[in-house]
Amino acid sequence: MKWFLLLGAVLAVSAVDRAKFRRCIDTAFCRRHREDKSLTDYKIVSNSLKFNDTALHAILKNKENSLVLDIVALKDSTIRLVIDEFEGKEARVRTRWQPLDALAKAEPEQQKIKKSEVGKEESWFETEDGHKVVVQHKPFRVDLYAKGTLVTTINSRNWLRFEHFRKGKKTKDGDGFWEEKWGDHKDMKPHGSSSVSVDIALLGFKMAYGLPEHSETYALRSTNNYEPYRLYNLDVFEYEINNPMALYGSVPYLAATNPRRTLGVLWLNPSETWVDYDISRADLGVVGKLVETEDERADRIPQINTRFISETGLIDVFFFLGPKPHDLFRQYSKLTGVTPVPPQFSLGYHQCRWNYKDEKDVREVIAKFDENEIPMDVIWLDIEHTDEKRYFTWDKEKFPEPKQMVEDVAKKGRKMVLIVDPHIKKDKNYTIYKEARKKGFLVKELGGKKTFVGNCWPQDSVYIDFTNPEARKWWSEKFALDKYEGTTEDVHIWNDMNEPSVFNGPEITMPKDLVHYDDREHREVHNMYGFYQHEATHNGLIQRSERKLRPFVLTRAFFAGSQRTAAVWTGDNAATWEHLKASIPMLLTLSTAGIPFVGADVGGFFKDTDPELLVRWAQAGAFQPFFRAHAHTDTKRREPYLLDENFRAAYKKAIETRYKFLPYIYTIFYEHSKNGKPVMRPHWLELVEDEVGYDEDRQWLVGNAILVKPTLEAGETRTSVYLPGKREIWYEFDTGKARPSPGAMQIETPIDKIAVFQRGGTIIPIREMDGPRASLAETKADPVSLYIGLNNRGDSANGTIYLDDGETFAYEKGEFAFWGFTFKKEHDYLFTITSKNLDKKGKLESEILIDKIYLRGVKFYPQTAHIYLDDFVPEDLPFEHDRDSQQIVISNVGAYLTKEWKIDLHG
Ligand code: NBV
Repeated sequence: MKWFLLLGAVLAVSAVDRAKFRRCIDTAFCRRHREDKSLTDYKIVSNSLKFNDTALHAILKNKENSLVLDIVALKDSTIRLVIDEFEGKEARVRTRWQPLDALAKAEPEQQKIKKSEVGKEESWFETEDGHKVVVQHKPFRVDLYAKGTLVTTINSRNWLRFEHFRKGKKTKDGDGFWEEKWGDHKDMKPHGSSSVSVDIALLGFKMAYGLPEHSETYALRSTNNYEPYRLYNLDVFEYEINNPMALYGSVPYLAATNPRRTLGVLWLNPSETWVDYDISRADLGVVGKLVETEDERADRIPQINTRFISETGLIDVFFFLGPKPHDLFRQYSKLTGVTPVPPQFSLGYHQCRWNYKDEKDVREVIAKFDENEIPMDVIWLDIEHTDEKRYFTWDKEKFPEPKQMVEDVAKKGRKMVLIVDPHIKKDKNYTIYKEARKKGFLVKELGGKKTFVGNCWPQDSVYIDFTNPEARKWWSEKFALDKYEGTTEDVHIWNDMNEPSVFNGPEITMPKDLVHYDDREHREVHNMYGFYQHEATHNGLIQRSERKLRPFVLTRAFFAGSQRTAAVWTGDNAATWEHLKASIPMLLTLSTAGIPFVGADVGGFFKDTDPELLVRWAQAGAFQPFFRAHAHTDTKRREPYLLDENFRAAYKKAIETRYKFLPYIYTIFYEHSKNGKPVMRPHWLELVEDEVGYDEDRQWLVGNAILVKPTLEAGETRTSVYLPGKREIWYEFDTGKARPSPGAMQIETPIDKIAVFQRGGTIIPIREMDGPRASLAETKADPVSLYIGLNNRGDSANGTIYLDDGETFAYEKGEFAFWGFTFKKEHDYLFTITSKNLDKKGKLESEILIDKIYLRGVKFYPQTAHIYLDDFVPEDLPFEHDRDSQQIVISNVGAYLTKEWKIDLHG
């Protein structure tokens, strides 16, 4: 009896059907590479090594193979290493596909080589920015020195493997070379297996992060005696947490840090990839002697060993040398791009459900939000709004007047998001199907002639070939307002199921031998299928307003570079406390891998939630970049107004808190677009000196100034928080109470409270809302208050604010304002607060006034406060000083945010 109960409980939490998904051992190329530890002994062919202005070029050879090596010096401390098949005398069977669309610029900017030397045993070059690349000839190995320190070594285990495309079967070709079975599916490989792998070691590091998407700890774990991290975009029904199984998206990028330096590695390959990872010591590897110094023996130097194994494609690896965390984020985002400033509404609260049934339902939900005075910016429609899952259409019985509905929703500044999936109903009367078929824009079966038909929501479905640039153009045009019926500029788009999900396909996705544009096999492009869809959607939304309005697109599948055109959410989580916890490392990992606009379904998608969990999740979501509540169709309705009074009030307060913090959050998004730093930050990005916080994944920073620790246990009303940094001061946001770091503490968190701290030395803008606001549009004229948390000496603090119209691209033409605020000790009896225009290209003059200024950590005793506005005549300012708690509140400041002013506090 007991046994049954236990089994039932296990099944209830882990409902994923693991048998559907391959493990490394079930995957011929992964199994082969992982199990074969033999040395491949590649060497540089003598006299083949040459330099040009910016790169090294050489031929590699071992007993079976010849390869081409290029190592390119890129601007901003970035090195690229490419290994391809050697052309030789015979023409190649096939070229390898390059995912250059993932990059912000197909040709990243190169930098000059300063010095180089071709030697007998090794050759080397040094870049203008002081980094050195040493190539050992035999066996082939590459060592990268960041300003004199060896930080990474490539192929030091001598495991480089590269399978050539080939024409005819050879008897010794191993198992799975030409075809491979998985369940009822047979994967044909007409050109043979073409997998690649290489080992990359990171010297001096014991912690690294990245490689989304997995529901895993933030710091990567050793995969020894376990599965490698798998990168293969998949629709995993009821995914499990703490598992390296592949999920919806992939970014083959990891970042490592230690207190002195950071290092990033991007493996630019969108085919199925497995990554082995383990932590060891430098003395156990072959370069131990090279990293050892007089002060530090090799057995004291940590080393991370990785091995990247991909099914096909090139070895194309980028190394970002930092050294500081901020440098690393800039370098990576220079290569793969940033998220442009999103439309402001998209940073508000989103209410979603599978499904809001009909127009009446939508109107009622909105009315209830209004009645309960709960702000909400966006209401979403899932697949049921369509005419039998024909995207771009409406179920006319349930939504007879969609345009009118959208216009009504928009009356208080709200928007709608509609779902548009990539599978297309096979129906000869459906325009999208007809056109796509006629134009040859559909993915084909092996052989390239017959259109592939898979099963998805509409039953028989075909799939748009988004890798075809013409198909993407055509798709983009479908969002034109005169084409997409019932939409207006207030409609934005959600791309789901774009891994792509194919219900009857191997592992619920496309067979790998399907054929795409330019005769590419699906296996070559798989992890970029969703990327291309959301990019085309994004372009469509931009075009429909003739590049006037900023679009919002949400995607489930993603790849490196997805941040340029979409926000990402973590798919179908569940309404459990464990999933709430798991969302934090998942979002931190995405943020680390260059995708900042991320969120998880608030409340949990599968299963009924309970009110406490829902409220705690909303509190966490309020401080995460993308804030959307969503629920499965089988769950009970759970809109916040349905909750009992205390939970309703707490949920409402969480949303209001988000709206208050919006000016700060918006500013961080803007700063991200300039420097690549994410909105949701791991501790090490800001406080790299504090190693204790390196693997922290229960709390995070919002920008550089705010620390958030949600309550993550049922029934908990005291929450423990780790205050990171060495000798920082943190101010509890609600009370202004100061706490020193490093240290752990407990804070009272009744149901309506989340632990939020402001870091000493920062200033943040917070919106004052003196009454209910339906949406962000209604907060536009609201004044802002400045929260100043003084540093531990009590003598300085800085902060910024970014403003623009929140919806158009006018900011690109100077319609923005980016201002800084500084608190400074001038001398023992005079402290000042000043504002300054930080970017003179910004010409926006805002009507927004500063209401109050809150000072925390005040160690002086001011007698008077004066403000100097335009006319330089000082005016008295009223203020209150609480000496015990070291706080001052200055009220009625009355200065414009975008005008220069100065406040004197005299002692
Ligand atoms: O379109 C229905 C759902 C959607 O609500 C969810 O957010 C997606 O992740 N969709 C998946 C398909 C079905 C999931 C069981």
